[in-house]
Amino acid sequence: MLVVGELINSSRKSIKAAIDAEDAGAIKKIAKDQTENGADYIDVNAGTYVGKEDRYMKWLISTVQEAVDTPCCIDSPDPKVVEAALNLHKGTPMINSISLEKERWDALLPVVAGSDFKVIALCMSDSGMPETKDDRLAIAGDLVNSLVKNNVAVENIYVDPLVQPISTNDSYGMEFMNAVEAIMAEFPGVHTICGLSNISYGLPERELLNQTFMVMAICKGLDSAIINPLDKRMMANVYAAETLAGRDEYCGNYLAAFREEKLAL
Ligand code: THG
Repeated sequence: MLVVGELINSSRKSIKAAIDAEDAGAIKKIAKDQTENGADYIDVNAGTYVGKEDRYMKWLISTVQEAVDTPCCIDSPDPKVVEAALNLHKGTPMINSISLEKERWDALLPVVAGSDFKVIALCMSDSGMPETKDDRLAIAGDLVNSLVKNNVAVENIYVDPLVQPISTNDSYGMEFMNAVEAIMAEFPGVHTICGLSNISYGLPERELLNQTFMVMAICKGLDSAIINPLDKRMMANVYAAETLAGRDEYCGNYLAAFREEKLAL
């Protein structure tokens, strides 16, 4: 599982407070904690700062990069913000995200075409959010085929079928699951990713829902996720579920995690 740490997001109260106080130390600590607990990428999102997103995104990226070598996952719907972040990021970040929305597609395609970036391909189009598995699969097909045609390596494409809160529609969990399964079957070599914590918005005991949803999704083939790596049971579940799904030869990762004391809570 490729783990993207979700915690540096201005929609979280503690992050908003750190940004407003220009408290670089607080941001650096969260970057380090996520890295030490298994994050492969650090998601960086300043989306709540309308009109100032550009400035805060750049501050967050340079602050994170002063603290850790873990690359960032540049999380913005605005292609201008993504480009500004890319220009200052050292190493190879992940782009979060391109979609089929025309403005976003047209602006980001030249950036990702022929590049080595890992690219999240979010299943959204100008006709709005997908509802069903088939909606998701149709958008995913257009995204994957067009990206491959533009020389994006299939291994660098992370399709995000879009997780929506289960509290808003009781079909959203399984429509997502079935989309993961169909995308992994139909486009060999692509990855699937999601903002997993979206599933539990509006409900109590969110960690329980997130942890359970992760196990269900791994069973369908999900191989990367934007999650809270400081949630120990979440990370233990990832090891256990990947092993049980047959994606851990000779149980090697499971046994290594045990020796590193990552399984006992
Ligand atoms: N797909 C892609 N990127 C994404 C998302 C996605 N990026 C953003 C988001 N969705 C994934 N990241 C988060 C980060 C935090 C939370 C949910 C998803 C979250 N936070 C609590 C809250 O807002 O209630 C924390 C509250 C707090 O600590 O203050 O739920 O879907 N490609």
